[in-house]
Amino acid sequence: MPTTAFDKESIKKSIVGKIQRYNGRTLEDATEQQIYQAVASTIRDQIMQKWVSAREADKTYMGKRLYYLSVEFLMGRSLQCNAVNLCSMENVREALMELGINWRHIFREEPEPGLGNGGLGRLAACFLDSLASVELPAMGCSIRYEYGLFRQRVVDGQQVEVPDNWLENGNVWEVPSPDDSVVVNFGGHVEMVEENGRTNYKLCDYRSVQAVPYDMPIAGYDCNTVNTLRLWRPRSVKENLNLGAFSSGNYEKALEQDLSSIISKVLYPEDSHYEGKSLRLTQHYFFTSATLQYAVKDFKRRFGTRFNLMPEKMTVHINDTHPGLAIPELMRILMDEEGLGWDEAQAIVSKTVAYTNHTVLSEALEKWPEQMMKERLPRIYMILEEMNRRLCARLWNAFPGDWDRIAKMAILAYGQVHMANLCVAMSYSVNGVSRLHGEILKADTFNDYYQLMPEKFSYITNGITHRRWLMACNTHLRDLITSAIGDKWYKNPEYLSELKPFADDAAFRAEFEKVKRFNKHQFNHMLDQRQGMTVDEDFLFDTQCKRLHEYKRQLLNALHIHVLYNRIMDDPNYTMVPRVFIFGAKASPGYYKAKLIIRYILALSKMIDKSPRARKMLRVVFVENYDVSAAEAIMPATDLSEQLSTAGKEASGTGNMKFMMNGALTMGTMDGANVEIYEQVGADNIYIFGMRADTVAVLEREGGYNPLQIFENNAEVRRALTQMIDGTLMPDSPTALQELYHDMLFNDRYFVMKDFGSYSMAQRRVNEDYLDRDKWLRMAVLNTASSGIFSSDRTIREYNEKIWHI
Ligand code: 26W
Repeated sequence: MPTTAFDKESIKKSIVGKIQRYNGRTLEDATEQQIYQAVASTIRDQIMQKWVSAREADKTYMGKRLYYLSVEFLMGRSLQCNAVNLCSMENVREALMELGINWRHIFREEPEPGLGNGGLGRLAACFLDSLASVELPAMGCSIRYEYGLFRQRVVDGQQVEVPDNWLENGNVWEVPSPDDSVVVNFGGHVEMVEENGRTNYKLCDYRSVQAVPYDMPIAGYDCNTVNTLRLWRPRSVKENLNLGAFSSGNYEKALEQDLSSIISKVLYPEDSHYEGKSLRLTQHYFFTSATLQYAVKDFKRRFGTRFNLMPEKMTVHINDTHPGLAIPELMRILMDEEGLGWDEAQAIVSKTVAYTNHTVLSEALEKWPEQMMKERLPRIYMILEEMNRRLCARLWNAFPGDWDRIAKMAILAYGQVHMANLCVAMSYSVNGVSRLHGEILKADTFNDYYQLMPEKFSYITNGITHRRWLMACNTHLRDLITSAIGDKWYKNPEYLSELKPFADDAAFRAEFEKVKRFNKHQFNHMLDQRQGMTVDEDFLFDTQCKRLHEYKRQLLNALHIHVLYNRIMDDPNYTMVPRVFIFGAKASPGYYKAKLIIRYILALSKMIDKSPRARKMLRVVFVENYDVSAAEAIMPATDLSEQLSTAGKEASGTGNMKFMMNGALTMGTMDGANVEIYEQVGADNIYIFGMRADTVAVLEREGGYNPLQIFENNAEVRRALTQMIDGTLMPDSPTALQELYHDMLFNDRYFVMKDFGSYSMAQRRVNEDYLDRDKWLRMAVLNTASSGIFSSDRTIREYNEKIWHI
């Protein structure tokens, strides 16, 4: 244990003292929020000690630094994970216990910073934890959104969005660093000026916004590294305020110009669907420019103007294309501010920026109208134009006369800026997030580029931090594992494999089952707290939790539940292992079909609850406002993890890994990281169903298939679909799901009907296996034991070996 771990007595003293000093109260009179603040700032004090020394050491550090740019960091609560990483969790728990306080209640007071939508944002958060824990010098960079992702409520069987004011009670973990503020410019026009025989480009009539960093410490596990998550906050630059309008009393006009007040208002709730909104472009440039200005400043502090050293001394990693303007922005800084020529600047930039792709869905690939780019960021647009001109000349040499291909690969084409092309062409590394995804990038999405520059392409399978997703959220399983194999897996999660022999140990399996039971009980606490209901802890917990998207096929799960319901209702002798189907999913507010699927799930839940007989075997629970905190209660309680994406569409998935690590079996397609989970656990310990990615690709090329045939041949499916629209399911609004019905029959883009039979068969096997307790628990233990490779520590080490070389 590191020497800085606070002992129990000093933790107690600190908490009581802080409540007295900050709130003028005794512990007995303090609210839970006040106690939370006191506990959190006690842990923060401990981190600060390390942060100071880490920053001190940084000053003389001459090695490479990583800047990880992401428009989302879905951090979840910090208190428990910080306490775990400082090896203080046990002391905090005991200290609170001796003060007569339940730590779980206090930790729940922390608002969750929901600064992300889903997988991409959560991955960034896991990466920060692992970067610090494997002791790599890295800074995460993003935007300090005032409102995180919307909070989801269910009203009248439908999703309703409510703003998430996460900063209401302040944020214990953030520290402003005004000294590192920079200015970011928007709009205006570019003037060319000849100076000393060189053409210089000057931006005129622009609007400025100041970017002020708010830093959050990221403490590594059981080590002295403390990295930083830097969230940029916009502030108005004084000259910006229209003083004339202001003093003549026209306040609205005076404020009209104030970009700064809106830039960081909200996180866009789109996930896997792109819209060319100008405010989004402004957000992306705001934090990207601020980060690069800071990075160059820091580089110059360390190495002066020896810019040719840059690729050796820093990597700018862009989490998808959203921070892709890092490329022209670094060009701009090097040329316009530092006086480098184009060739020199481009040589540096193209060895400094690395890019990860997170989706192959065409509707999610970022494209900006050229006109918008020109108006908002005129100098950046100019640089893109020149970059495009040179790129196209090069492409012409490689593919002479092949205009179609060149247009497909260009940065600017058909009036749009193609961010993925920019990132692929100009980064030194392009990686996918699972093996299958990496192959699809090479064979399909970026095949033209792959032919030209194959050496750039790689894949690195995603991972999750086993500290949050096992050690912190499933303390009973953690302790059980440790009692069997010791605690060396805390630092080296690959040692989890030593658990494999225990799958054959009946006593261990019995303990494993007890832990699952306990976690189901904890889940019920959470559910009761959040929505005033509980479920039967004897049921099999079958979970699908992830953003709602057609390609993830929550609809397949729902349709299957619908069929099960009919089997129960039609046959008085029908029995099955009692199951609760748990869903958690936010739909993007403008994604109409996703919202319809939520309505379908909620309607099924209601219909089933009305039948006393069905309820004995079947429940559907929709966990409202699925977020990181909900996931921390859901993953440990789950028996079966639903990973149903149409093969080829899910880049990796990371929820699949969290479930597996917590001893759930996977029901999944051969997609994303499911393929690698299958390889780790072996065919006997996973339920694989459905078409493979290559078959899907063939069907897509042929223009689909005919779902009507399935409708005609499968009576169970036909009956369920018919009930969807004939008032059986939704007596009050029988036509509400019309479009879902129609799509399934005439436009089944994600092959729900096509895979239904295979899915339904695999579910039958689950039913049989779950009854054989020894068999099931053996499989469950093997899943946990095989999950070590999915720790993001392994992922980060791989990034460092293959891409960053820090
Ligand atoms: C511009 C709108 C937009 C916003 C976010 C388009 C696309 C995105 C993300 C790339 C979507 C996303 O979160 N992708 C997920 O990334 C995870 C981490 O790599 C993968 O595990 C998931 O499979 C992938 O869907």
